[in-house]
Amino acid sequence: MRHISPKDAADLDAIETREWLDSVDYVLQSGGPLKVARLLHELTQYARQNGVKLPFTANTPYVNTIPADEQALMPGSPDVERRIKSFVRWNAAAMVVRANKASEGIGGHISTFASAATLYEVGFNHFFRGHDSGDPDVIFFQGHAAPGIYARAYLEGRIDEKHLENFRRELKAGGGLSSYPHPWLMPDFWDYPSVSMGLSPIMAIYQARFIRYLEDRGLKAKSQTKVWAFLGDGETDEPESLGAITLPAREKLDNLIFVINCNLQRLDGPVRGNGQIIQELEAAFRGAGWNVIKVLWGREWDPLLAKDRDGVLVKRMGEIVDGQYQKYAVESGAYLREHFWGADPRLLEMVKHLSDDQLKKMTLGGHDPVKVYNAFKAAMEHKGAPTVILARTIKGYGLGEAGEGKNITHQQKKLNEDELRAFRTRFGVPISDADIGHTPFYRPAEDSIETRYMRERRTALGGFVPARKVRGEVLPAPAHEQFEEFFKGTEGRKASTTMVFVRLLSKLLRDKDIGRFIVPIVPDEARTFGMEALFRAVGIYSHAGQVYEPVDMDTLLYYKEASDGQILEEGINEAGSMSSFIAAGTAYATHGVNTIPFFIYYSMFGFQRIGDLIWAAADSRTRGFLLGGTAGRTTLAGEGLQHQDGNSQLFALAYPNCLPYDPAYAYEMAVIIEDGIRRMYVEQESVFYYLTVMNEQYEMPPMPEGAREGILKGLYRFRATSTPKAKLRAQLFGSGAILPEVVKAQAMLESDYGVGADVWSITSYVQLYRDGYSADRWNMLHPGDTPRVPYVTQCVRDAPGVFVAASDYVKALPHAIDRWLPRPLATLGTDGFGRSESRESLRDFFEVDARYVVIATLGALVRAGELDVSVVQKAIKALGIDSNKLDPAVS
Ligand SMILES: Cc1ncc(C[n+]2csc(CCOP(=O)(O)OP(=O)(O)O)c2C)c(N)n1
Ligand SMILES: [Mg+2]
Repeated sequence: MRHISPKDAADLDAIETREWLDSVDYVLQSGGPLKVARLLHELTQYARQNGVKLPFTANTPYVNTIPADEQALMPGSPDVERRIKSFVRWNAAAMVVRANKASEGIGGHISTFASAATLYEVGFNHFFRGHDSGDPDVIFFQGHAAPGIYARAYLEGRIDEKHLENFRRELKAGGGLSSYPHPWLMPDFWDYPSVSMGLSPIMAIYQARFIRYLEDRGLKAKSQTKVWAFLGDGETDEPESLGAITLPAREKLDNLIFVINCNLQRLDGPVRGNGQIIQELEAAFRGAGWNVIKVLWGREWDPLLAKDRDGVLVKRMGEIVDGQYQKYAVESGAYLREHFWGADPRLLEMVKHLSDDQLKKMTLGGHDPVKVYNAFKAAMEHKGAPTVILARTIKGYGLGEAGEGKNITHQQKKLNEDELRAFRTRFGVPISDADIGHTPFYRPAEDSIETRYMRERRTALGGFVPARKVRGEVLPAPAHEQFEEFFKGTEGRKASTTMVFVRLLSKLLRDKDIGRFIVPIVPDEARTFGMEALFRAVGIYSHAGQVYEPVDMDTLLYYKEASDGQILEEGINEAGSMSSFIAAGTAYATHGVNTIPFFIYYSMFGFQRIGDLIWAAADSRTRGFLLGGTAGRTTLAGEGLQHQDGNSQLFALAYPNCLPYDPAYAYEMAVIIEDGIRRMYVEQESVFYYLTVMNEQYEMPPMPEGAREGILKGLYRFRATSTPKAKLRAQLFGSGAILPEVVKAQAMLESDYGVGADVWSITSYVQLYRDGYSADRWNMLHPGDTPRVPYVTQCVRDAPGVFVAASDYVKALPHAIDRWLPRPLATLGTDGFGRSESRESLRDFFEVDARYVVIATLGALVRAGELDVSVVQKAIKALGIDSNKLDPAVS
């Protein structure tokens, strides 16, 4: 046998490969790409059947997904658009530089927008639809790109120089601009907050799905609306960013477009120095079923790729890691020739006609409007799946020595005169050398080509964006009769507040005026809360309907999925549910529909787990009801340390427009929900409610006369003592599930210890706290005027005796109000980790049952000098309390 040298073998290999490639070329030309794809598919199938192991890859080569010869021509005027973009760039950088000259340390970001300018400008000139289109897009802007969005609004004439001047100086006279997108601070401008990274992708996903929900349920006409989410590549490391990407593919949400600005850098350095973030994201999104469009190379690369018959260039492009690409971004053309192109003589040959300067100037895809336009166009037209555009850019593009591609660039906010001059020259902004020192803003004249062009484009696309507009019509209040049964009490029957809530929700769902606007949201806990009857009654939303026969079809309460189903059953996913809550609770502005979300979840997985999303909801002016189910540290028997929530009422205190309540009885719940609907949907206040609901069952009493106002304000006297003349007196505060314990203690104190105790139901310590501080503040600022008296003081200042509070939450909660009481407050609460135990044992462990209320009251009377210590010593014994038991707060 003739020996074949390795060189001959390699040559043969190359010939063989060439033959295959030629065949592909032939089929491509004669039959088109689809035929090639079919052939390749059959070939791989055949190879697999014959034992060939093909490695799995979800990746495509490191080139643009849309080849040059499939590109559409870009409409409009590229020159005018380039000039507009340059002016936006300049003003965006200038406002940050000026803010930091005027006030050291005020911050701001130049390099995020510098890298993303083309992505946004193509959107503004060709795609983003405004309100007048009737189908406005919902756009999540990358938070750190805000200066660029303001700069464009300035050029459009929507905001003036003073605003730019006062970027990050919101408290200046004449108004400033918030650092990042915040609808709370700029309610006519921003729709959604995005600067807590990772939240806008998940909010965008659920927004896109909610649009389908509204359409499928007939609450919104079928629309062209797209949801755009502009993200950073570093941002995708947040688990929330990618954590929900299977949903939009599963639900075929082709109304959703992610644009990931892949500048390969985050704050500290490269996102994947030793790897390739774009390929990693491509695999993740393709694997999840998305349409992925890579926009990696600008048009200067097209002729070279066309020459790349052997694939050496594509191979070279694909083998460079991001850290190295970043190095190329800061290096000279000569360096590129030597290090990138020099890897193979064929590559050097390919670029020998280009000067070093030309090599340096070859742009990336994300900076090339034609490439970006084509990607956006393809995304708009894609059917049956969401699209992600992975656009490669350079961080700090255009900053040159001041930061382009450098690791420090994220925080660059000061440019010296030379750097400003270079930036100005590079983008051709008409500012003279003499003026450059004070970094003037630049706006072309009203009748300039650029201004007219911008306005014309925006008019054609339905007006300016971003622009938040409240469009929802005011809802009628539900009939008061809906709530009446809850005011009567259960007359001996026991119920939990969760059961009461579910009953109330069921009634509201049937309300002829508001029923269809209600959006029940539940993360796989409907059975836990006894809501399964609703499955059948109103259906679980599923765009696909129900294509299987449910296993429990023959039962009354079967698991009914329907395309017009009303319940959003989100699976084990509080973050996704919260994102749905935000979409539904802001639909009054975003879609002009006053949907009323009720999101019920295991309370411990709310403020504690997804507190940042709740904060985003608050910022977004979301309206609706959060229901913390199975709340309270001792109310939930058995579940233990993880599930028993003694925290959330305290956490909720810090969310300014959240109204937290801890109702104990059915009528309290009914009063709060009825008034909440009135405030949010009739009066259109931008607040939302948090109600804890419990699963302990007890008899619900009828509503005491005149309690309504107090229930809403946070406190009312539930039951006065029957022995008001008693020498020993006490005021007992109870709330939520612990209120019945306090009522028991009232009886024990009266009958066994001669103490006349009044019981107050505290429905909201937080509301009392806010009212108290509001009065204090007013008094501080108005000395000498008649002081305002906090509501809690008005209620209890003349109440005799000692003050004792017991709740199922940490002790800090009742203590939030003690400064407005006439005497010190003795507090019982549930600081510490929970235990798996019975309710009774837990209340003993945490010292919040009736017996502890009794000894806390007696102890307070001892401290007040009204009772001998021996009485409480005896009581401790008589009530079977172990004085040396573990301290639950620390054990
Ligand atoms: C949850 C969260 N963590 C941290 C930050 C602080 N932060 C702001 S921007 C940034 C880097 C952003 O990098 P990338 O997402 O790649 O965006 P780029 O600016 O590169 O476009 C960081 C860490 C934040 N805003 N939110
Ligand atoms: Mg980045």
